[in-house]
Amino acid sequence: MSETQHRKLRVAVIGAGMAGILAAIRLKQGGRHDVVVYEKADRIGGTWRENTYPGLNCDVPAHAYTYSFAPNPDWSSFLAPGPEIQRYFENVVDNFAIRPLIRFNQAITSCIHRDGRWNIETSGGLHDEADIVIAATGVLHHPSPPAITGLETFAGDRFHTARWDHSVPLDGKRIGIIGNGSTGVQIVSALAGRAAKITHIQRTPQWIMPMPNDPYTDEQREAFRQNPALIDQIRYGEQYTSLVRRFTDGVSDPDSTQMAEIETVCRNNLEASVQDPELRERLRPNYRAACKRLIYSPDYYQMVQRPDVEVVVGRIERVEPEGVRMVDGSLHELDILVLATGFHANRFMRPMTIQGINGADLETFWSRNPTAYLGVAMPDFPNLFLLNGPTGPVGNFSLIDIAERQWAYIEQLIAQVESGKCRAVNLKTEVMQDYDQRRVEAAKKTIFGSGCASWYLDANGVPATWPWNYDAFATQTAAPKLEEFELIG
Ligand code: N01
Repeated sequence: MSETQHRKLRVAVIGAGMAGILAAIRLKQGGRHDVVVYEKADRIGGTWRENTYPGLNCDVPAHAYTYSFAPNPDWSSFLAPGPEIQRYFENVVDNFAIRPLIRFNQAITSCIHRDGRWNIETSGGLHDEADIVIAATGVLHHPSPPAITGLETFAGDRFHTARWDHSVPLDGKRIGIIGNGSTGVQIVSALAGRAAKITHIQRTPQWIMPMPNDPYTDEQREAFRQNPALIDQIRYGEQYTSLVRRFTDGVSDPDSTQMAEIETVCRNNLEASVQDPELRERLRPNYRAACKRLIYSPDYYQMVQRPDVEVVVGRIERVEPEGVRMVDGSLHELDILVLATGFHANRFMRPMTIQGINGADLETFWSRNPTAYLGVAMPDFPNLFLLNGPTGPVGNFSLIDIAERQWAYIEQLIAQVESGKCRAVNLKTEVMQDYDQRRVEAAKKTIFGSGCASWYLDANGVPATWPWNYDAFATQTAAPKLEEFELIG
């Protein structure tokens, strides 16, 4: 047996959100005990910790937005509310006993590859060395406040949706919401009827996919507990999986019948739901459905037809102490201004100094655009793997499923190092270049590149996303092709 056979590896995971928790559990289940998870905050949960806005909901069916190894019979409804998802992750962390692995309030500031190991520094002054690093930092965690003149002059309360100020009373107030992505739409639905008036300010109307959200009854939850196959019918059954397939087939081929079907459903939803022709036209997008991330809502169109909800479509001139002034001169007076203006989607694990081998530096490598092979690996960053990294699949389906597939792929690479065949696996530069070239060409042809602005687009206006369908991703992540990696001895 050579000295490196069955090496015991130290693994550092960055982030205790959905993907980091997954990695920690899988590492533990694989009998790897030298594992540490660095978390910048004082609690687990990632996006579900940071987003606490009223109406927060996951628009993926709850039973599909669960780990494969931790089904949850107790979901309260078909689409789970955010706080319930946060509780689910807290329970999973305790049930799988990984909390002791997590170092809270430790943002990693640098990760530098030296003498075959990753040297890690944290904001709390910790130093660590790891053989393997898993970057599970999430995508949408740097709020993007809008560049609107006079924002700071607003006399009322103002906050971004991911920094919700729960000390501010909402009932009976005049609330303005800027932005109509998934977040803004959910907030409007939640606050209509509580606020004295809701003003929903939209720069660009959105297509809305109808999505019923029925609560589960006690009897149904009991049935899920008694018979887990009922849960599997939802998450692995034909109805959900064929929806995901049809959706990703449609995204990758805008001329497909699948995309025509999505467009028809969205158009019919607008036509059938909004009675006033003038409001209907105001809400009608002038780009193709699913070009931006589709909004799924059971009731948005119903809510905007209430007398206490106003939809304002147009450009904002400036924010004034009293409210929002549009370019047409109208002033919308407000007590509270909510910025549902999204996130800087190109940050991933940055800001963080990451230096690999052969002079590789992440800032330089990503200076044009963030990229990673299959959303997982980058050349000259050996033994460093990403979960839900750039160019991975995004859309209206479960990112837990995507992360699990990526994890299975990564684990097979880790096994190479553990087996003693090599000390490190390093993606070959030419594999990355070939992937980037094919991916960009394909991405331009997806529905995301069909002519609208969205957080899916990179700085050059090219979708920064997985451009092929779900099955292509599942196939390519099933097993790493070892010839695509340099095995460093
Ligand atoms: O952000 P967004 P989000 N003046 O980037 C507008 C996930 N998510 O927080 O379209 C005026 O989608 C901008 O306008 P325009 C999901 O992946 C999931 O809503 O650029 N408006 C747009 O309307 C989602 O896609 C769930 O013209 C300005 C909005 O702000 C992602 O998070 C729930 C502006 C930003 O929309 C982000 O969603 C919620 C300005 N200066 C979120 N700047 C689930 O249920 C920006 N806007 C899983």
